[in-house]
Amino acid sequence: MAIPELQWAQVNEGGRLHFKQIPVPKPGKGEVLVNILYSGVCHTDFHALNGDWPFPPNDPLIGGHEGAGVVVSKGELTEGIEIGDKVGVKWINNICLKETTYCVPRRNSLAIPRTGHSSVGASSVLSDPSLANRMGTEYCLAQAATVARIPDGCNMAAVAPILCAGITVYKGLKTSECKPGQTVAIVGAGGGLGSLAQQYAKAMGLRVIAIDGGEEKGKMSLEELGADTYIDFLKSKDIVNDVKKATADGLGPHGVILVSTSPKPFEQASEYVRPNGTVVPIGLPPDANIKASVFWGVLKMLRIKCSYVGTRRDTAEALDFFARGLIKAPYKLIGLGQLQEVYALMEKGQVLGRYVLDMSK
Ligand code: 8ID
Ligand code: ZN
Repeated sequence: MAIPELQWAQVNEGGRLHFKQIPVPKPGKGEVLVNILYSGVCHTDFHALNGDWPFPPNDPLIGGHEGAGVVVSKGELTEGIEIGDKVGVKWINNICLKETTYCVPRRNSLAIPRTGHSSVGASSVLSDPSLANRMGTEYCLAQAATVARIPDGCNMAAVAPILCAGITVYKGLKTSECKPGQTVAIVGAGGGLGSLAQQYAKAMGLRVIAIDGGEEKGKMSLEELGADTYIDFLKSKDIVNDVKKATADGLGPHGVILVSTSPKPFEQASEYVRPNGTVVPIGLPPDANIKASVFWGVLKMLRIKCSYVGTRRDTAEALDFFARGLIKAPYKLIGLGQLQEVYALMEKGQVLGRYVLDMSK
């Protein structure tokens, strides 16, 4: 299939989404051009649009960092990756290859001060579906060395959310050092990261306390995702006590995975985690702080270990769990025309599982 010169994209400019035509980039040294088939909608893209973090995001900026697609052309120095290979384009899309997760400089889908940048068309590109139909396809550049290799036989739509949400929660669960049979609390359990975290936790042999708001999320957690307990933060009068009571000995969970987009849980988790337990902050709510009592923290020998996406090895491992059929989290396919609707649900904390953009729609 011929690669067009121009493509339509939805670009964040001045805190709003705009449809505009941008050039289809040409791969340089070490880069491949990926035809994105599906792209998951992560709350991170919504934070970026809102300018939620302590620095201004790149402007213009193109969202999307859970892209699953096919390599359609490649630059020099890309041995080992061929046209037609199925790959995933991730949040960290360009690394120096000396460090693992946090390398400087690197290019991800956002402007992180001093450590990276993205250029229009260089991160995952989400285009207007009606225009995408005319264009027929969708393209973005990726560093050949950092693309994820999607194993044969994977459903390309279902695998897209693994490329950020899946990798991140898998790495977070490893960081918690919870052992099979132990209990992990997942806070924000009904959202994109949370629903995948429940599935990875079950696959790793952990007991799961799912915490989120509303009956639908409870039903999904208990009936579809295998949670042992669901705690509705909208109904609970004493979250700390309810979480502790959800463990057989009342001492609380061994690990807490914080993937909520509101700050409160980041102030509570140290109170209900078990002595010697580990709190793993992952979510990035604006103006949030992690809180812990020094006295009780010391006596409990509390561990707080923040976690940020994952390495290439974490990626391969997280995809392997998926390829073995162990991870089945709910997702809904939509066209890019509905992106704003997804953001509206995110704003209200009402996303159930993950929304995935179907680029052919
Ligand atoms: O590498 C990283 N650290 C990383 C990677 C990817 C994403 C961090 N993130 C961050 C995102 O930027 C975002 O801040 O993780 C967070 C979760 O992303 P998401 O899963 O894509 O968001 P979502 O689908 O909107 O889910 C958020 C859930 O939090 C619940 C909501 O109901 C929703 O289900 N929630 C809220 I808001 N307040 C809660 C509370 N008090 C809560 N759940 C429990 N208790
Ligand atoms: Zn993400």
